[in-house]
Amino acid sequence: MRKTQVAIIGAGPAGLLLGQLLHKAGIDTVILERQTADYVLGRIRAGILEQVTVDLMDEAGIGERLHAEGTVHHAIELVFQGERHPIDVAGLTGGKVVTAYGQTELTRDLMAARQAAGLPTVYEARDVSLHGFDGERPLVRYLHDGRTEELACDFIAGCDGFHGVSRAAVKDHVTEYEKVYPFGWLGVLADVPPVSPHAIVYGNSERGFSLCSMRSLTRSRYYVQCPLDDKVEDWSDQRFWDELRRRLDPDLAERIVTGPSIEKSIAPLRSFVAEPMRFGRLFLAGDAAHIVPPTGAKGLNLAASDVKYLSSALIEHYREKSATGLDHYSARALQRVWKAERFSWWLTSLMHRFPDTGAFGQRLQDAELDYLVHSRAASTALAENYVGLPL
Ligand code: RFL
Ligand code: PHB
Repeated sequence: MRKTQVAIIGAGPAGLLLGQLLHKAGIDTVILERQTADYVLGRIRAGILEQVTVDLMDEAGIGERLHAEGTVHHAIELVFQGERHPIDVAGLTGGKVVTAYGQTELTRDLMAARQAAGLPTVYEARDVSLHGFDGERPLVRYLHDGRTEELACDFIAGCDGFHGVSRAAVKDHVTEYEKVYPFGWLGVLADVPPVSPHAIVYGNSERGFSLCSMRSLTRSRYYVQCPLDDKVEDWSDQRFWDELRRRLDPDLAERIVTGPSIEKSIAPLRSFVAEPMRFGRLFLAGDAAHIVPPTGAKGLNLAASDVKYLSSALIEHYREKSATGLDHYSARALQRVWKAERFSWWLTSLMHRFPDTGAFGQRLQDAELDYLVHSRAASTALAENYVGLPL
């Protein structure tokens, strides 16, 4: 039977980053991933990293490409009623910034580092099941190349995302909190220069939400709010670009450079938290334990902060034979998670058009937007959450 110290389920950013930080501390891991590496890299998701996440990549020893190719953003912009309102995020937070660097690239860097260090990742591990984590000897069983394999370990890290097996294995013991939003995001990736290379633009118009983001100076990522039952096939590239333009101010609309999409997908929006995040020797981290709507750009960053808490706790366990960090993991992580849940829910509510808002609700949203951009206190609250609350 194969053995390791920490069995990590899932080779997304949470699992890979955890593996790298533990490796730096001399702790053995095996990662079991259901998909192929190419499949994982093909998922276009997050793009904005908090400093906490950038620092963790540095700590893991793989920040080099991120610093060379990522774009530092000192500001964001809000567009409403046809006008642009810059928010000087760095100025309001004593110099804090966010970095635009795609989740795909971050994942690629983590995969390359893991491979270079010769650390084991089993791709296409099927039927993963978790056993004995309520006792001293956890075991993970899985199917690979047609054979059933067993992996004995000290701990299991469930980093297998929202639809994984880890949370499902403890479903009778978790309390779930959930909010589903009545719309989705249609996202387009295109090899065109971003309309706003120095600030992510969040738009609220009568036609709905829009977002102008980027992956590099030659690759843009744009989103528009759409009905949940829309299909990607309903959206030709032309329809998408026309709709995006109609939701922005005239200046940005005119300056958008369009081109063929290289990826187009619709994502539903959800807020979700599972409590607690520890079950004996099983720990949940990242999307396996919580989901935020993407409006605040917090999902990947929360996965990174969970991993920071969990790796520190495991290192403390192995180095100092202390259970303190492990015992506090769930409460510490959840404290940060709920603050990001609150922020993501708030920014989603502020920037989208909801079907049941009514005239009164709309006036309140208009008033809040106006207050936000004219009050230093309100802008500061937005800015300090956007750059990420301290660990
Ligand atoms: P992942 O990335 O879902 O990885 C989980 C991995 O586990 C594997 N897996 C299994 N492996 C073995 N056995 C099983 N039974 C398994 N079941 C699943 C999966 O194949 C997968 O490889 O979770 P992780 O690592 O927790 O990372 C979380 C982030 O991916 C996620 O929070 C972000 O992408 C959210 N997000 C954003 N976050 C940000 O911080 N900033 C952003 O700008 C941002 N934008 C976004 C986003 C998410 C989006 N979508 C599509 C949900 C924009 C969008 C549109
Ligand atoms: C992205 O670049 O994909 C992105 C940026 C900001 C968000 C969400 C997604 O709030």
